[in-house]
Amino acid sequence: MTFENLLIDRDGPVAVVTVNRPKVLNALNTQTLDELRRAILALKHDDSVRAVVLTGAGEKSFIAGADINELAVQTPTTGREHAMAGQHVLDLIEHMGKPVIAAINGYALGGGCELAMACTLRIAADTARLGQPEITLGIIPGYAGTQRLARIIGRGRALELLLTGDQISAPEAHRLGLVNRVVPAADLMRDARALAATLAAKAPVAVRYILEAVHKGLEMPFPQAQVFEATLFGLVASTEDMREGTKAFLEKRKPEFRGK
Ligand code: CO8
Repeated sequence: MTFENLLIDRDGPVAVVTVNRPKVLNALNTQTLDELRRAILALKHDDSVRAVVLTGAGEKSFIAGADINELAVQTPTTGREHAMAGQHVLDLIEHMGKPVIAAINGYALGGGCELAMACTLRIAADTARLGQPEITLGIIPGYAGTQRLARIIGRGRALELLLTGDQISAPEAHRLGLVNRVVPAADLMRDARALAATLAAKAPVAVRYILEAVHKGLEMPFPQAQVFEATLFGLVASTEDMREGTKAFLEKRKPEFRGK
């Protein structure tokens, strides 16, 4: 896989994807979004990859949003196409079936905050700043930020961030539940890689079904979501990893999961 605006690094079962446009604070232009789409699909289908860390190049920014040079010249039809293409890439991340950890190393604004919200977990450097500043540009989020933000932090808090366009600090984002952890900036990548390695050691099929049960189940009426969970529970009972996990517990040893 070769990309102009992404760096991909492998650390055993963990892949680290870095958006690499530091001169524009890693803003997402059409090409970068398409490279992300191709990278996510390739990592999804690579069985040796069990978890992904997503971050931005440099020390200042995770992703400072969609590229405003492109937004400034958009038309109604290209704007719609662009929004749908971005939503598709973020959906691929959310539904890739493997944990994706956003390592938020600085500004996560607009499309950058939306991208982080499509990830499974978010770890922020204590220096990070998050927000949805679209309103200050006279636009609204277009990568499903209005939807994911309200679902993650609740309607009232989401509306405040969306309508003010204010940037918030990492500790404030943690207080709101927008990020899972805040760590010193110097420790961010080490901690994100360590968390990814921990998740990569879990039983892959069970991981995939937990992700599916939560993401798809939340969109269903509760009784249907319970049946969906029970069905996935039944399916996971067919795996060698279930036998290994339960046997290892009874034999008082660590399980070795093989993804089967
Ligand atoms: N797009 C393009 N270029 C950018 C962006 C961006 N989003 N953010 C920063 N840059 C560029 C700057 O223009 C500047 O370029 P240059 O050196 O050529 O002048 C360079 O990056 C460095 O930025 P600053 O000099 O501004 O750095 P500061 O430290 O002064 O400020 C900020 C940092 C606060 C992050 C500031 O750069 C900023 O406010 N950036 C814009 C943030 C923003 O509004 N993001 C939201 C964009 S809208 C969006 O994401 C909508 C997504 C959905 C789209 C749906 C499809 C149409």
